[in-house]
Amino acid sequence: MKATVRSGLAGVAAAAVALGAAESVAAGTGADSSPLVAVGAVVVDHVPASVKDFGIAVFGVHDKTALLVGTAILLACYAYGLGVVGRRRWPWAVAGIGLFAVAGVVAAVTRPGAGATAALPALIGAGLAVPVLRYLLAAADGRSESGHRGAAAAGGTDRGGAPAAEAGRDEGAGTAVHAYPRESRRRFLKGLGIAGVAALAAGGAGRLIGSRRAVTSARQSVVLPVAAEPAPVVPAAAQVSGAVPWVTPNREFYRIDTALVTPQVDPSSWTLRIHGMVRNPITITWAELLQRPMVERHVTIACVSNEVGGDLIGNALWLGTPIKALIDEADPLPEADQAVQRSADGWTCGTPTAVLRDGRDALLAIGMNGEALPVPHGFPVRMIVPGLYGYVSACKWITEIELTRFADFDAYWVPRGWSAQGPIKTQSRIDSPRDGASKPAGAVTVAGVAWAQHRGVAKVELQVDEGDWETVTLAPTVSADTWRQWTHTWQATPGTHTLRVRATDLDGAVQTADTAPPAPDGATGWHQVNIDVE
Ligand SMILES: Nc1nc2c(c(=O)[nH]1)N[C@H]1C(S)=C(S)[C@@H](COP(=O)(O)O)O[C@H]1N2
Ligand SMILES: [Mo]
Repeated sequence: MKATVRSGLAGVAAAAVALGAAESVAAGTGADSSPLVAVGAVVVDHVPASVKDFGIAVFGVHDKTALLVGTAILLACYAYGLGVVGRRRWPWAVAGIGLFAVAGVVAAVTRPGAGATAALPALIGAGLAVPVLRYLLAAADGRSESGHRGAAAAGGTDRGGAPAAEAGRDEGAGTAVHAYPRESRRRFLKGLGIAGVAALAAGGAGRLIGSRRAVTSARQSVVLPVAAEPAPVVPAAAQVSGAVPWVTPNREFYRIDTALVTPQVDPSSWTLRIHGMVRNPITITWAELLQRPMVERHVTIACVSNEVGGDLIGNALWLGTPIKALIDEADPLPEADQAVQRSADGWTCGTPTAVLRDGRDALLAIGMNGEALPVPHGFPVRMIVPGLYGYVSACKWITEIELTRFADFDAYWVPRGWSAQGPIKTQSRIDSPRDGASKPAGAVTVAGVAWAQHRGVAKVELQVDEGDWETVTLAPTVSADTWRQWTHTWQATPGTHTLRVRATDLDGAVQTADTAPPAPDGATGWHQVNIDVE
């Protein structure tokens, strides 16, 4: 192993110790204050609006792990470089670690709701990285920590306490090739191993203790109030065979948000503040919320990022209190046309005030399919507004509603290129057969779902190849706010066929054939599948 490589590895090991230590400190100061998470969150929030595709990508949930792994890899490269540079110019390594600390501290303390202690993980991590790197660099170079070479070493120079350059090879300083002593190699490898184990142990312990701070047990002890108004009974026929479950189980429910770590909001300290352009600002606690009249409603929510035929949509039974009564109590000024919801982690969305007050089942929800909200779906409290995409209405971990004007405030996704208004567009989807499936000729059951929340689905039609549109059988549903399933028997003939679906809402508007991408306000076009018939 060359000295340069050893120095680089020393840098990586020191960085691992720093991150591990930071992670264990973050167990006490909050997961958001971990430098890795905090820097990642800053990246998520500052993706330039012009980089639309990436904006769409971070909308999705799968990119979170990629982002954290990517950040860790970049950091490892940086640390490797610091090790290499630090071998000859120690002050530069210290400065590099300082830079890391500054980035971590700035990112952590500027996160919404961060206190001064949020600075600690990065500071302590960086503080540890300095002596660890110094020790490992010395070992990598075959010197004792004080800067003198070990037994077999030829003399090296020590600049201001800097680990010396390997004599002979560096800066053409001489001809004596210094042999890296075996004992130093042992010391170096041992140091590297100890650093790695310590980093993993500290990081793991941090995560473990951090997860104890989680609100899992608080959630388990929630007893949901009985709804004063139970949900309408769902006819068994609402579910057709071949379509997805009419009620989406919580574990299968799509999840979309910008949170790198799921916010842990304890109901005992939760409050909702309704303020801004109101005559009567109010704050309610969890206990007060539970006293309010609760209703139970099936509502199908959808993500604006859903592609035609996509599955970023789900239907659940929500338990919550109508938000209209609370907004009415707060008494907004007539100009306050936007109700901005803000979450514990600082995310915002803007809903037209009029929508929240027009009598639809807009709920401050605490229950999902008979359970307290799952933590990733907003525990303890979120908003559910029938008819609007989630990015303009469905604030999870909600703590604040500020009445303002659309002209005065852009919520989170608006400056990132998404429309301020986001009514859900009429869509329909073929769930079976799947695209590319093979079927024997004869009767084939085609099934799927259609949605036009708050307007309602009036009709669904299916087209085979360029044939006539045929009206399919619509299953019953409970309200205009839920999706409707449909089924159709297709007499399949041999060959490859294209099936297309389109819906018509109760206002008589036919789902448009024009294709549009999700940005800025929802995808359009007809979903189609190709089927091989033998
Ligand atoms: N706090 C917070 N709430 C949020 C979001 C978010 O990023 N942060 N994303 C919204 C979006 S874009 C959608 S589509 C829905 C998704 O809700 P779900 O994850 O429960 O399906 O949550 C909304 N609420
Ligand atoms: Mo979304």
